[in-house]
Amino acid sequence: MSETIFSSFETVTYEGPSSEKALAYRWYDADRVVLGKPLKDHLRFAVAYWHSLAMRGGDPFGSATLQRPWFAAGDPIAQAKVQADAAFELFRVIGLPFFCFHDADIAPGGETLAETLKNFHTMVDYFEEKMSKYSTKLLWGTANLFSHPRFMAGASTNPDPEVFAWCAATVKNCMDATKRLGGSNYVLWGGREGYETLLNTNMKQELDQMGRFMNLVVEYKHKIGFEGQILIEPKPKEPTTHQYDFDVATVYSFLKRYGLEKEIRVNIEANHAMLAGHTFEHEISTAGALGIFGSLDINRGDALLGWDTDQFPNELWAMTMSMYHVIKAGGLTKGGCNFDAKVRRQSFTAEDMVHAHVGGADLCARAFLTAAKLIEDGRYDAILAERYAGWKSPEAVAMLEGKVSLDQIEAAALKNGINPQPRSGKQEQIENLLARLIYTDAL
Ligand code: XLS
Ligand code: NI
Ligand code: NI
Repeated sequence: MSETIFSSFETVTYEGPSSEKALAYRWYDADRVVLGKPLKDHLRFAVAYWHSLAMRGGDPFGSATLQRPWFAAGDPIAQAKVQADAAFELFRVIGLPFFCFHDADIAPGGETLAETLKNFHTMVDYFEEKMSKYSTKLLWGTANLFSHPRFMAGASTNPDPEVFAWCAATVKNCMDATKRLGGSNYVLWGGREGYETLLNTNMKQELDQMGRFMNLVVEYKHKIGFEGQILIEPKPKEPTTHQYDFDVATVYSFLKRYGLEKEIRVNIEANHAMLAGHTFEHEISTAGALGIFGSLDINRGDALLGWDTDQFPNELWAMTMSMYHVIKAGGLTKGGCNFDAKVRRQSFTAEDMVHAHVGGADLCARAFLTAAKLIEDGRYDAILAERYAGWKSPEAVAMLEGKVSLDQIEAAALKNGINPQPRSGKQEQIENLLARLIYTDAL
């Protein structure tokens, strides 16, 4: 193995909130048991290979600023191997349990489909070898069906069936690799599954193509006995003007339409929620209510920019309420917290990369501990329970369970003569209670 830019760093350890050491975990005490299991099993943190290893720091106005040694390490396969060596050293340094990758992050493309797949499997072999020497596991694999020009008019929604077939072959191989590497999930983010202009788009045709594609994916999952979750990642736009996987609710209607709501769940990203005009917790709560909550892409957007800035998270209140809804949705079982986040262009040192992950994990851990405390404290849940308590009466249960008709409800309402009186929604009381619980060090 080559010496990497991360090799000189010690593994970052938990030191507690009062530590003065720059690189230490203050809240992420991986083995601390909360709500019945260790924090690391609740959060299942993952490093995103594309942002942390493959990204070069270019933006629409400027070129690469991240001059990583592996970008100049010989032929493309040699480069990919040096990059993988650095990746596993980064995983060792930050001590987070998982990583996620796209095919195109870990292996160079080829001239043909056969050559592209050959390169990919060469690198999957290399990853298998690395994973046998390090403890990092695979949270999810995915295919990049948006960067290469062949995908410019879409992947499964492309007007050309040859592109659909290329994508099907690619996803088949990525699912095989994900299974082989022990991945817990397989993700589909439809980067170009939408349109730039409706003027040249047959929406029904494209939705039917995407519905067929997802059914093929699910059939293949069962055929190979992959036990992970299949996840769609909603995003409303960027790079398309309109993406079909707009938000959680839109994905749910798509899944229902194509008979997939029991097979596919969602991977929810904070910045994508913002782009859709929602909060992260809104999207998590929606997925929980619809029974399709799967996993999280952890990051944050910039309220003033309006694009997918993919910054590391640092907002305690929003993350705490997001974690509260994660717990209420049944938790991250096979899912996890994938840092789909990148350092800024000016943060080009190896140290910046380590700080970014450590700070992100600490913020999420603190938020999770606070959310657990909120639940154990019980006062917030009691206010909610009290608000809906009326629905426990036998008459209300009968209405909700469909045991009475509209005219029977009318007759009962006339008979009991109740004139409903407004009750306080208690928003400010709730906000004050949460502020007291969130902004304290006592966890
Ligand atoms: C892009 C997406 C992407 C997915 C994986 O906006 O977040 O990074 O997570 O393809
Ligand atoms: Ni993402
Ligand atoms: Ni994103």
